[in-house]
Amino acid sequence: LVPEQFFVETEITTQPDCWRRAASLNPDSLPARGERVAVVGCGTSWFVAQSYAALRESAGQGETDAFAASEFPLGRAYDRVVAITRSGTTTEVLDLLDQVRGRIPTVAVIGDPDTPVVRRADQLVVLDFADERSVVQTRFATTTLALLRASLGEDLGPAVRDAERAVVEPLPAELVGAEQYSFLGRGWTCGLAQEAGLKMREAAGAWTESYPAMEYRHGPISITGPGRVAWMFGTAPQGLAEQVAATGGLFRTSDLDPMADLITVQRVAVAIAVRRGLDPDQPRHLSRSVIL
Ligand code: F1P
Repeated sequence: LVPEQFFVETEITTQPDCWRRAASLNPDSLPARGERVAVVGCGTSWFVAQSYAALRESAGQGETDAFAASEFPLGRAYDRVVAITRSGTTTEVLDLLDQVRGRIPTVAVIGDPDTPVVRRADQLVVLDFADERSVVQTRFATTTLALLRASLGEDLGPAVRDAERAVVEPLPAELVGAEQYSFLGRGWTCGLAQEAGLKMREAAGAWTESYPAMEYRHGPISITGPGRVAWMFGTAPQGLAEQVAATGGLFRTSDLDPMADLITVQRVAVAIAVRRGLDPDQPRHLSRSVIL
């Protein structure tokens, strides 16, 4: 066995255990059915917010909007704000919690219980077992989403089993060697597609874009072709695979739970980073704590 060299490698492979643990937590501080909810975060945490918002709304649990913390519409009435932040230090999230204090009840999902967010949120869900050493988020993001999926009544068992496969399955060479990646989603997997693109940009310095799958047909498909990958999370719209294949581009879909398929992207990003001589734990110009 080759010993793991980077923090992110261990953080990737421990995801199945973290998801199982998160799914068993069932905290009562998460939104109740019928509440009008805003979910906020920055970077990765914003993309997790997008996935949760789509899932909660389609589960019939209530109107749910996701915002980058910097873009929250302060004039709107919500029953609760859910803030996601691994570091607990992100300026936009802290500012927002200050701005809504006393007006909208807040709950923060956090990785590190010893950070400024603790004093600013009304309630906390601490996922310290999923916190990370790498600047690049992998397991904190997916564990947060596992927690949130379980809170909507979903059985995470099948996703955990798929994750166990995704952490060990050999990576197809054509996925690691591509020159460009477009990640596509529908509904809750749009957030996963955004997160996949960010992972490749952060860890591997790779050229990526992300779109709702149906939007990809409205222009972005023009850049596909040999050596380029269109990577679909979840079920592909009718005919899209054939349309991409006709250009010589690679259309990737998987039978895995889409969140498990995100693990494959994380692993591809690390593999590309290593191939390029980059440190996947430490992207250029980025730190674990983005403070303005
Ligand atoms: C948000 C974030 C991450 C990014 C990097 C820096 O962090 O922008 O999305 O990958 O780790 O911080 P947080 O608010 O969840 O700590």
